[in-house]
Amino acid sequence: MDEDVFEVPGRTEYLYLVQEEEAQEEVQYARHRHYISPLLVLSRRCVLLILLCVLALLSLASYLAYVAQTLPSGAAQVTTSCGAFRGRHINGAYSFKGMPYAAPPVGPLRWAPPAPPLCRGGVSDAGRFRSICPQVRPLKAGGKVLGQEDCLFINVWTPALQPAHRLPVMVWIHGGFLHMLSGGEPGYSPTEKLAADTEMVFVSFNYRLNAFGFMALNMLREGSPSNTSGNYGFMDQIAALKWVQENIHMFGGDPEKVTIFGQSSGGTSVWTMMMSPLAKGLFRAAVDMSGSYVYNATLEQAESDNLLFLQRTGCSDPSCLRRLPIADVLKAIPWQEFPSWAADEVMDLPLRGHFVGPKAVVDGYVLEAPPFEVWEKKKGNYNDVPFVIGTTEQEADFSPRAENISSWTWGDYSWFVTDKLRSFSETLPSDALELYPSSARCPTAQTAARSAASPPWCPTSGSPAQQRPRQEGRRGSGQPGYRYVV
Ligand SMILES: *[C@@H]1O[C@H](CO)[C@@H](O)[C@H](O)[C@H]1NC(C)=O
Ligand SMILES: *[C@@H]1O[C@H](CO)[C@@H](O)[C@H](O)[C@H]1NC(C)=O
Ligand SMILES: CC(=O)N[C@H]1CO[C@H](CO)[C@@H](O)[C@@H]1O
Repeated sequence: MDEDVFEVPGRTEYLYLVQEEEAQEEVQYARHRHYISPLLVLSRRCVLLILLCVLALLSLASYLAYVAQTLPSGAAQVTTSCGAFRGRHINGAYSFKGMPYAAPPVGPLRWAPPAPPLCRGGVSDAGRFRSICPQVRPLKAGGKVLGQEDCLFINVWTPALQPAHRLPVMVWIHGGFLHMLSGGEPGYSPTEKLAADTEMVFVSFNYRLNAFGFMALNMLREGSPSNTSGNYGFMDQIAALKWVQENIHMFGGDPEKVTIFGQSSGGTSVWTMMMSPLAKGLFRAAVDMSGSYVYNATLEQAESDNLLFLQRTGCSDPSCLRRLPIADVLKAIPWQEFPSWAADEVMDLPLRGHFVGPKAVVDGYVLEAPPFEVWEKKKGNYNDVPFVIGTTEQEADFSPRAENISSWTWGDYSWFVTDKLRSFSETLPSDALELYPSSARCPTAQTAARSAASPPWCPTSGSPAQQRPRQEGRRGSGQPGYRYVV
């Protein structure tokens, strides 16, 4: 009663209530008839509003349930071994993007082999690429930090969804020095149109990169499958290929007709998949575009070289390493000290010994021996499948360090090639100059040094025979001086 009394608006009514307080029925009656408080009015409105909201939500829910059953035009649904996904149909093919093929490699799973994905009930949207793996762009210590560790996603483009189609499957392994990029780069990934035009199923995926994907350290061996460390990015690639074997038939693909193809470090990855006993039987053909098979670092060597990374993190145990923020891990990479961690030598002609280092390692698990040795000497348990090897025009460019290359003469070019390549052998420079001669085709009337390395550039006039190395007056050390050579 106290509350009721308190709510009574007017003084007279209060008196009335007090006076009649023994006649309870009368009080109740009077209160209901005369003394409805503004708060009570408000709650009636509220009740009405809530009712309306509930009704609206109910109708939305039934609409969504209807939509889920009858997919809107342009959508498609596939049930994989780990959940159902809703994709899109555009430009003549279906696409399913951002499906997890492994558990997020976070916390204790950082620097551990990929674990099975966490499967979700219901239908997940697969209409967009998900996070790229942690990386810096541009590729140097001061580059911008991008990406998330929860990045192990796979994408499928297919012209047909019926398992009976049994279409050939092309699995794309992206490049980026094992340091950067993703399976969803615009202009560097499959598209719906490609799948429609070729009548084939295309797959791309993200794999762990840089220190996250390739850090070999003795202390990270603990709990590893075969007392190894490093090569986690390659293990991700193998996990993605296993996902393809398990699921691609649901996307109209034939798991027995899988070809892997990759460019640059994607080609290097193709070499690894060819030579890895862990990838055996997961594909029937392979295409390497500008990959490298020269990575000879032993696990012990890499682990020892990478102590510099450990030192920079300030950590002394694995759990500290696994707690480091992404940016701190990327910052601790020995960008300058080991050129194979950085990309310094990628934009230049290589020097002997500079491009073999502790990124991909011969760990005795993913790789039993250096790739070429496995192949040439038939050492180990490699994937003996048809293999196409090619080189991509303009795979690397002389930039930005040699940005003045447009003013080079053929003499400059010949000096540069000789200077760089003679560290390998006395005959290599002349072999190289013969392979990339001044008569190389050129889109303009002029013929110049850059055309051999980077065809669209043909800036210097004059015929090669008349050119002289610009030796005088630059650096005065008997060598031609070039402003780009630091
Ligand atoms: C793992 O390898 C290291 C270095 O070769 C060795 O000292 C250690 O005993 C090995 N551990 C196991 C469990 O085999
Ligand atoms: C690295 O591997 C390549 C190819 O297998 C081989 O020719 C080369 O001699 C090796 N280099 C070192 C330093 O082991
Ligand atoms: C001749 C020429 O192109 N020189 C350029 C070389 O590169 C430097 C650094 O970018 C430029 O400042 C010069 O103009």
